[in-house]
Order: sequence, then C-alpha cells, then structure tokens
Amino acid sequence: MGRTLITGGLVVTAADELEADVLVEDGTVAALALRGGDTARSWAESGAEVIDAAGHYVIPGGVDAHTHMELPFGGTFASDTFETGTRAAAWGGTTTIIDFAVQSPGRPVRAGVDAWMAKAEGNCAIDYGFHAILSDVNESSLKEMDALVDEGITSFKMFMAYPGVFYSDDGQILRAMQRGAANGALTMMHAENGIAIDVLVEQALAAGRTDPRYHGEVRKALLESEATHRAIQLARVAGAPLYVVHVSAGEAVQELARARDMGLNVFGETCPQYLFLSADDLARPGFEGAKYVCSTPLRPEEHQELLWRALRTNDLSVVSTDHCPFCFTGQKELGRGDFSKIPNGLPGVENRMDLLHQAVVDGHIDRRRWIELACATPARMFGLYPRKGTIAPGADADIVVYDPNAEHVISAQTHHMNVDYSAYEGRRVTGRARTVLSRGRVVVDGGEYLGAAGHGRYLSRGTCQYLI
Ligand code: DUC
Ligand code: ZN
Ligand code: ZN
Repeated sequence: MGRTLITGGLVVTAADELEADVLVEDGTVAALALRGGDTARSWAESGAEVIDAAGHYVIPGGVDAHTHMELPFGGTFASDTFETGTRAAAWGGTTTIIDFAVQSPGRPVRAGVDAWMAKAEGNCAIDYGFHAILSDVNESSLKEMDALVDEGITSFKMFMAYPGVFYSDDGQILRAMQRGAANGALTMMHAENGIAIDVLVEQALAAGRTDPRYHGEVRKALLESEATHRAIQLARVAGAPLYVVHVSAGEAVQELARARDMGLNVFGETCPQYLFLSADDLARPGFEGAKYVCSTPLRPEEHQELLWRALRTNDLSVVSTDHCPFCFTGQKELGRGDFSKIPNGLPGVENRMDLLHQAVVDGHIDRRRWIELACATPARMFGLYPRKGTIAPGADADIVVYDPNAEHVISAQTHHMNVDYSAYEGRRVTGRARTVLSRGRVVVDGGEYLGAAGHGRYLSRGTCQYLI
C-alpha cells in the first residue's frame, strides 16, 4: 500500500489540535510531525503520495457504535444492507460501525452472531464489529456470553421494551448483568417500560388515536426515566457496568447524572435525531410523521437543551446514530391507521459527523468534543481504542480530511443511504468529509466513491476501556 503523507491540515483529535502532517504507512499511522520542521520536510521529499489538506481538518474516521443494517423488525427489514449502509457511512466520514447481531428466541446467541457475520462478510466498505442482542436470557445463553466476550463480542443489548419480541424481564436482566460483572461484558440497555407502554398503546388505539404522533405520546418520558432508574439499580445490585442507548428524555439524563455523580460505571448515548428533531416532526400532517417514528421517541423540543448540556458535562458520552432505515413507501406505510405498526427507526449513518460538526458551528460543543463524542469515546467504550478513534502512531489510518467550510443541504436526492427519504431533508449544514481513508485506502475523495465492498474487515473487540 506504500506511504501517504497528509499535509497542511489541522489535526484534531479528542486530546489535541495540532498543525501537523500525518505519515501513513501500510494502512496505519506511522508518525505525526509538527509542520515546518525537518521531519515533515524529509517526508515530503521521500516520494510518499501526498494528500493536500490545507484549509481542512484532519480527523479520525467516525466510529458509529449503534447501527442496524438489514435488521428484521416490525414485519420488514431495515433497508440498508451492509454494503449500502457502510458505503453511505464512508461518504459521511464514518469508518467503523458496530452493528447488532440478534438472538432469536429459542435459538443460541451464537446462531444470531453467525447469521450477522455472514450478512456482513465480503460486503462492507469499512471496518465493522458486533454487539449481540439477547432476546432469550436463559442458562445456556448466559454461558454463551463468556465465549463471545473472549472472541471479541464484548457488549450485549437487552430490551425493557417490546414484550413478546425482544423483551427481558428484570430477573433476566439481573442474571445477564451478573454474568457481565464476571466476564467483563458491557450491558447495553433499551430503557423504556414496555409493559406500561403496551397498555397505553392499546388504550390510544381503542380511542381512535392512530396517527404517528401518538407513538410519541404513549412512549412517555417518565417511562424512559423509570426504566433508566431501574436499569441503574439492577446494575448496582449486579456490580456491573451499564450503557444506556438512545437516551432522549431529560428525565432519563437526570437518572444517569445521579448515577455518574455516585461514581458508578454508568454511561449514556444519545443520537442526532434527539438533538436536531422533535415531537413536532412526529406530528407533521398527513402520515408524514411516520418518517420520524423511532424508539425511544422524539421528544418535545425543550429536551434538546438538556441533551446538549449532558453532552458537554459527559453525563452523555457518545453520539451514535441508531441507524435503522425504513423507506416511507411500502415500509413506514405499514402503520397507516395504526401507529404501533410503523417500523421503528430512522436513517442517519451518513449524516452524524456533519450534524455534530454543525453543533460545533452552532456553539453547542467544541471541536475536540466533536471528535470525542463521535470517534474516541465510542472506540474506548467498545474496546477499539487506540486502533480506532484517534490519529496516533500505530492506529489504523482511518482518517478524514474534513472541509469545515463546505456548505451543503441534506437531501434524499443526494444521500447514499438506501432509503427514500431523509429525516433532515432541506437542512443546511456547514462542513463535509472531502477525503476518507479506511486503513490507508482512499474510499471517498472529492465527491467520488473509490471504496469497495469487502474492503471492510471484522473487528474483534476488547472490553470497555472505561471501567475501573
Ligand atoms: N431500538 C433500537 O436501538 N433500534 C431500533 C429500534 C429500537 O427500539
Ligand atoms: Zn433500542
Ligand atoms: Zn438500535
């Protein structure tokens, strides 16, 4: 693969901002040299291929720790395959995804992992790893966790929602957390009280409240914060770490903040949709609101400021997408006349880096925090750092030359995700990935896709690197 020199840019990592040149050799970062010195000059004269990054940021590739390619859900399948979804991720400056392999009830966890490995193998444009979803916690699936952790699947998601589908009861959750406390696994939690939500769904439908906006009304913030509180207490009893996914309610953030103030190994993730969209989108006229149905649901706008604050204080420490796209035509439409049948999920894997850069432009976070939330912390949280999530000697050369001044308008007409609408249609943002390298290979450059399905490799992960 040879040598590449990325020169003239501002290198931004979670830790530093340096006017430096980056030397890439055989797919990894060989060295950084402050600009103007003899080292940088000698590299430039050594015949390396040169990428000019003047006027640009040089940042680590994004790490999206929460995606669902090809997920079977809500009577259909998420519309991005591993091929289309990872290609779209690369376009948006994300070079690693961690997707969820699903255990089917009555089947081994391993069978789900094998099935997801087979879907991804040979199809990904960028590197990928897996969490496992536990849908059937029993003696044998608990035993399986140990071997999976040893093999690099070190995080397990459970659901306090969706009775009869993915749901685990408190006893199952406690047992899985106890196992995690012993084997090093990180429990990821969908924290919503699904038993109570199902009662409210039934009542809403019986009263003729069938529109998409009722999806948000029945999935109450209090039922998110109650479940978050319960998950935290169960984790304390088990002595286990906890990572709460897709946090959307200010009340749930308060639960996380209290736990973190106690010094517990409790972490929270939110997603761009909760920062940039709101319950007003769910209430769009006609059936348009279906495009915005996801769980946890979009909240009234006043929650956004609480989420931004928590991202600054680290009570929320990761922004992932929960990319789970369903086309409006033929998929979201399954729920016409019954909001509970609208497949839950939003597209976004291509938009996350730009939306978070917009948050820098808007003054919600600073540049290093952008990289921390989108690259470094997810890599550390899920055992991939410093191979992923930073630019440092020895790291994989997953690098984005990012133009902080490029203005563009997000649209389904121009995005690369395999979905017929954009949740951010018409939104103008400043900043865009110009050149994207995955392990030293240029996969996107100046509006051209140069990657290939099968370039992406499976990542066996270590355990969470935040635990003490
Ligand atoms: N939770 C997720 O994390 N993704 C899709 C749907 C859901 O409920
Ligand atoms: Zn979930
Ligand atoms: Zn998800």
